[in-house]
Amino acid sequence: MAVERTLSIIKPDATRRNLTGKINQRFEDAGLRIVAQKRLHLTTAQAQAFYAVHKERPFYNDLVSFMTSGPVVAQVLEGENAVEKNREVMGATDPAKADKGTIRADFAENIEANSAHGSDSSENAAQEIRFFFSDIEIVG
Ligand code: IDP
Ligand code: MG
Repeated sequence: MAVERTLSIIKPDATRRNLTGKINQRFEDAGLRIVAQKRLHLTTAQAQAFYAVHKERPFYNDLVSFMTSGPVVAQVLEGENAVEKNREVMGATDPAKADKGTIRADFAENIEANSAHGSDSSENAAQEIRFFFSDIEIVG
């Protein structure tokens, strides 16, 4: 499996509880390298655009409100099989169903405020990385 990159977002519920360092430790312990990182407060338009794929889902408006409720930390993670590896480290969307020892099992507040976002395919990863970062900001 080749080295690849994925887009991660530490969500507002986690930044509010000062969990950025603890979550980053999980990535690094799993062999993922943080090759770009920035803290930002998304506008409504930005959150709507980022989650456009979910715009028909019943939770879309709530999700946009949540993602704009405080700062997030957007990051690019690099490593072997990074997309899948990051999904494993995060755990299932619903923390009640997430495996023990995953970020969401240990830190998420609920299915919406679930502490972390991770791209779900390498195609989406490339697009999501481009949404937040220019090439010059990614240092492998
Ligand atoms: P993922 O983040 O595990 O890839 P998605 O299905 O892509 O999960 O959903 C995107 C985000 O939307 C989730 O991380 C979560 O914050 C929110 N979400 C997903 N399903 C629900 C739900 O049933 N109720 C409320 N929020 C949800
Ligand atoms: Mg998803």
